[in-house]
Amino acid sequence: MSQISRRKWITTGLAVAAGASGIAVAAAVARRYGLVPPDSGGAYGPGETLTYAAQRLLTRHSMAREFSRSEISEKPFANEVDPLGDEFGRLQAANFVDWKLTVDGMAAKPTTFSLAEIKSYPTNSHITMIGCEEGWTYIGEWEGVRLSYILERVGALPQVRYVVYRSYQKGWWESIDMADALHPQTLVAHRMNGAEMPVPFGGPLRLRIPRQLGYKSIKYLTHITLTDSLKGFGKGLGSSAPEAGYAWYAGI
Ligand SMILES: Nc1nc2c(c(=O)[nH]1)N[C@H]1C(S)=C(S)[C@@H](COP(=O)(O)O)O[C@H]1N2
Ligand SMILES: [Mo]
Repeated sequence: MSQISRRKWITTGLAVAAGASGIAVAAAVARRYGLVPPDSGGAYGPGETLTYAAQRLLTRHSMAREFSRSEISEKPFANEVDPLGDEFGRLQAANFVDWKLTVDGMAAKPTTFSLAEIKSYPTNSHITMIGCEEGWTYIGEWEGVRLSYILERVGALPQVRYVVYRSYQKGWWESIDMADALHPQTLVAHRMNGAEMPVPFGGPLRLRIPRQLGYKSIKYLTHITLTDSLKGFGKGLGSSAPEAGYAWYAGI
């Protein structure tokens, strides 16, 4: 069977199973194809599995919509963040020369990068929309290094299934699967709208994932861990979001 018809068959199977015998059957199909998200155990579990599995089968290679420069929002809205503290203030006052990004876990060459190193790597940019689950959006231009480039640099092992990433802000952590980690629009971003990333928008470094809701785009990125399982992280649900009642997979 060709890739396309196989994919079609699986998604049709998911839809039929959902209609005929309830989403539990769809979840079973998804499980067979390794498409079960880490937060599938909760009250909305079967629904999350169906959404994630269908999205992955249909759109894993698709791009988030890009806009033209004239569509960039004049007044982008920076969601309020908790106070960043004195040490952050000192780092900021020194223009973040001491900011580090550590990449560890399942890598041949785990590496701690300085901000200057990150900035020296080839950049890509996109003009995309970011949206908060609370209902607002804006369009902005993000520029930075592809996460795939960083993963290649550290020699990510073939067994890696998830990329866990953490903020300087305690309690803010997230993870994505390899479809999003290797996606060409997923950036370790250090510029926004033609300038250094402003602190309210996550400067000096932000993981920008335009194919998922805003809360997956973690600000003040400090740490990336490559893993084959999310069980050992937090409550094992994949990120802080499901611990607070939101979906791990927030694809748009
Ligand atoms: N470190 C950190 N990252 C964060 C947040 C935060 O409070 N702290 N808020 C998240 C949420 S809920 C959203 S919707 C977006 C908001 O992005 P914006 O400020 O560019 O609008 O950032 C996400 N990343
Ligand atoms: Mo949000």
